[in-house]
Amino acid sequence: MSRFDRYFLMKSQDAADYAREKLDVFPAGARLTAREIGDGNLNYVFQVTDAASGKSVIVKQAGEALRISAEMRVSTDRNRIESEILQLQWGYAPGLVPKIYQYDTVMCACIMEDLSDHQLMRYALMEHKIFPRFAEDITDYMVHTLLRTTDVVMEHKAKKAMVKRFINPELCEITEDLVLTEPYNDCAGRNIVLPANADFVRRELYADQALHLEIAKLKFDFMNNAQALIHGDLHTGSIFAREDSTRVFDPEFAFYGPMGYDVGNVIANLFFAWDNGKAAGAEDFCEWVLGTAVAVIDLFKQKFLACFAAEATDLMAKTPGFAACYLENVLADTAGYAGTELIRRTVGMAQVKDVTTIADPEKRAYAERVNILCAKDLILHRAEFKTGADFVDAFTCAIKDAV
Ligand code: SR1
Ligand code: MG
Repeated sequence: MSRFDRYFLMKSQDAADYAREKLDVFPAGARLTAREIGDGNLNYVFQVTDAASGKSVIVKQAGEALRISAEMRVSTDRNRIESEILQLQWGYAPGLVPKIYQYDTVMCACIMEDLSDHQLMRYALMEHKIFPRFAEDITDYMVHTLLRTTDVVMEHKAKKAMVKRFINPELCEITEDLVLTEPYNDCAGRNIVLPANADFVRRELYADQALHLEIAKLKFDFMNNAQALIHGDLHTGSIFAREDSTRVFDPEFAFYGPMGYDVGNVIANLFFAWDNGKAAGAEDFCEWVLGTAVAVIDLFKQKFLACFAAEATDLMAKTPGFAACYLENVLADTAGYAGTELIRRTVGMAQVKDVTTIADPEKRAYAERVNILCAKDLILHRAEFKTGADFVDAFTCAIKDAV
């Protein structure tokens, strides 16, 4: 019998005992210390350390209520989904995700590699640090985890078994509500809109029926296009970065959905980093951000086509012209979902610190208008976005128009 045979929400000392009991990495009699370092909206994260040996691990546990809101309750199965996906992704994209040592479905907890020699990318970007490897690494991660889980590459019955294994209805519902519904109507009364932009938001988001139609299409594509095993929440708070290394974590929103959702989230979150840099007058950083957004799209395209040519197994998918056509659709989705991420983080319930910490109210209101105008261009004209420069041109037009 162990006290971890029944679920309870762990405190720091419990997490230390848990790591000692479940893992064989600490020396016998080690004095383990633990501290809660969680920063996300959902889970509890403990760093467990043995100062004497210098060894440390991360224990991550899913609580029954969410941290962001005690009223919101989501299945703790999300911890299994996250753990199994990180194990799978270690195979698809080795070295680009944390190593999972073990997980258990009783405590709804996993123990994983401690990446505290990296920095949470959102916070590093808010210090205007640049990451020269980021575009290369994130495109390797996306192409390999996305394309290798599609019907293009996988045997179709095996792919369908994966769709079933990673069905994730409750976390998907959060996205369907917070990303693809509420920002356009405030139907749940939990949008957060700056008073200075209230009229602008009413006109540009709540009253624009042409926009609502495109959002409805994107929402139903999100729910029905079981294209690839997507991360589902690929923002810069789901990435650990070091100058020479990038690790993507936290795929608890993962499910089979449109791969453009992941690529679009990366682009939108680079634009949030620009918002912060611009408000601080960090011009070189802003230039790096926009150059990186261009590189992410262009490298993604190049690696996608190379991987498609090398790894496609479906006979019809190998038809000349199909890869380019498939990629064109992914880029249109990328534009659309970059737009929905820009909007939901600007007016929705779960915002981003890059923007909310801009202290000068005028600069913040300006950044929010830039995000919304760029987002609308991306969504309404998404079939026209073909290159990295196209994405950044939309952002630079919004920079001028939002003044
Ligand atoms: C209720 S959870 C709010 C947001 O946090 C997560 O990271 C997802 O982005 C979700 O939409
Ligand atoms: Mg998260």
